[in-house]
Amino acid sequence: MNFAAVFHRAQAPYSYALNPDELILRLQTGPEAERVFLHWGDPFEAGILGGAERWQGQRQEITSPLRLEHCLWWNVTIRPPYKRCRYYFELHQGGEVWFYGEDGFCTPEQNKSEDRPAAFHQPWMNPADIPAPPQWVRDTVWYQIFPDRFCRSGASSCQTPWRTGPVTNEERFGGDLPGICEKLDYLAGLGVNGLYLNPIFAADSVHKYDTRDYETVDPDFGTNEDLARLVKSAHERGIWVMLDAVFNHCGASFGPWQDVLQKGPASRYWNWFMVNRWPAPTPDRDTRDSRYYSFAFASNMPKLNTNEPEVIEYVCGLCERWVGEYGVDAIRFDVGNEVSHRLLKELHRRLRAIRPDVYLLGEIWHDASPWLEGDEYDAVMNYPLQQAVKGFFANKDRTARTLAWDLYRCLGMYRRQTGQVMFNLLDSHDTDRLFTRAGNEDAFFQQLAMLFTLPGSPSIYYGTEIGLPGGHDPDCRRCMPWDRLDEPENKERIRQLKELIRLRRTLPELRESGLCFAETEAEGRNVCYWRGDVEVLLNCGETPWQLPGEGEPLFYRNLRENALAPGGICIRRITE
Ligand code: ARE
Repeated sequence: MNFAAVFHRAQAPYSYALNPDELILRLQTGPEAERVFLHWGDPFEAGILGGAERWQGQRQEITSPLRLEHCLWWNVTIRPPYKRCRYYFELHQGGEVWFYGEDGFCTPEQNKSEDRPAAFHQPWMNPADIPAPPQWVRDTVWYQIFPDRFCRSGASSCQTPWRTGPVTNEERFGGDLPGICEKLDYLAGLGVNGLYLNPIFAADSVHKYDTRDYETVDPDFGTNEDLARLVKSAHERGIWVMLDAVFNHCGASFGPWQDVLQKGPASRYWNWFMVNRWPAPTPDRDTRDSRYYSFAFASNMPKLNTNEPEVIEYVCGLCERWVGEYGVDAIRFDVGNEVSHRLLKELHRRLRAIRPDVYLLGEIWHDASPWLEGDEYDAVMNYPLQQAVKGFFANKDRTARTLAWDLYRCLGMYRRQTGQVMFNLLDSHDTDRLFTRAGNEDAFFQQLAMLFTLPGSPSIYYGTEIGLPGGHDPDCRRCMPWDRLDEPENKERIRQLKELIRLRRTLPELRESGLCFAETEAEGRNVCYWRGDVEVLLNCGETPWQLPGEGEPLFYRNLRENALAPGGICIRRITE
């Protein structure tokens, strides 16, 4: 037994309460493990604590959905009758049997003694401690809009010609909130039911991530009344609304920062920021020897001191107004990993008090476990998933099996209830556009098919429905070409995307079930995974793939006589 490859810890995501009744346990082993059993029982029942019948708790075999070159995950859900349990694992390999508990391994013989092994312990499944994200997110398909580039209403004062093609971050094209309102029926027609708006409050730049006034919609985008009207109209169409909150930093024109620039330490706002030496450099210079902290090294984005009680109170008050007065359903937190936990815990408590099902989403590009314990964010933007899918399609040397491992890693990072509301995206205003990255129509739609069939809440970036191209920021922020939607290839793209969205929103398997990858040949690139009895098959290889078994086709591209051509997609319900 390769002991170094065996791992479990009595905490998420290896041991956690899914709800007040069900405890999920996951054991990771090397690929050699053949069978695994779980011994578990109540810590206060005779037989689990000392005494001759010490290990007489229940014994049940547990399963593994995935066998990989170097790893196996064994998952089991148990229902401890008294909300607590102690447990250990029994591993079988090549005729050997080992017991694995909190203090390591022992043989069956050693197991009879008083002191081996120390079992893992879940002391009590307190409901207050169990992350319970808003359930409506599991049914939500998001549409992200960069407001300046989506739709310009007649009320806009902007005269810049609305054009297709590359843009810069400095150009303003006049997209506004009334323009978004005009397109709500279009969005509802696509089937999306969640709207994520990049920042809309007053700021000096076009992207608005350098906030000047957190309480006033930027005049470029309209008025506060326009925001209220947009939220109301979206709700009338069954569309949730998520705003983009920039609390890690503000813009150089933010009143309190201006006060600090003028008065220095004498300013009543001095502690709202993180000034190390005074006087500060001129605010329009990027400097790495910054005398105050900022977002990255952008000195026009001074960092707010989110440890400071006054800042925490200010931020909480803003969000309470957005949620309580405008009826905003969700908030995305920019640079979500640098805002203090103290602020986020207080904000979570206060927002849940006025809107129990508000969705709090962090922008965190890496493992976000510390923020996902149920008292801060409900989920994060799933950039690791985006990277995994991107890596597989971009690198021909990756196999379907490494994709499976990558996706299991991403989707297994957190509790199941968190995974069900992760914000799954393949591109955004911070990445190159999927259509450009994919390089061809088949790979583009294969990745969209994955986006809409993997666990989590999928999001598409505006223009994806017509394959809007673009490189990295700022080129990923081109104007929406409304005059090209009726072109045949765009109508066909919209038709197919609408079908994928319809499947995601109507098949309970895509909302409920877990994920299981098929065994594939070592170097193959034919992808096959299941969500309950919905099967997703992608031919990412070079030769036609004769589909195994039978199924009722739900969605397909390049399917011919039950064979998938390279680049083909088949989503079907397995019939045998
Ligand atoms: C733009 C250009 C810069 C240029 C700058 C000059 O992209 O190259 O130097 O302009 O003004 C906003 C604007 C950007 C702007 C930026 C700075 O949208 O257009 O930059 O402000 O002025 C990390 C952070 C993550 C952050 C990304 C961009 O962790 O939070 O970097 N994303 C948010 C927003 C952005 C926004 C800001 C933050 C600032 O979504 O749109 O930028 O408010 C790895 C790392 C990540 C890193 C990621 C991307 O994965 O792990 O931490 O994200 O790469 O770089």
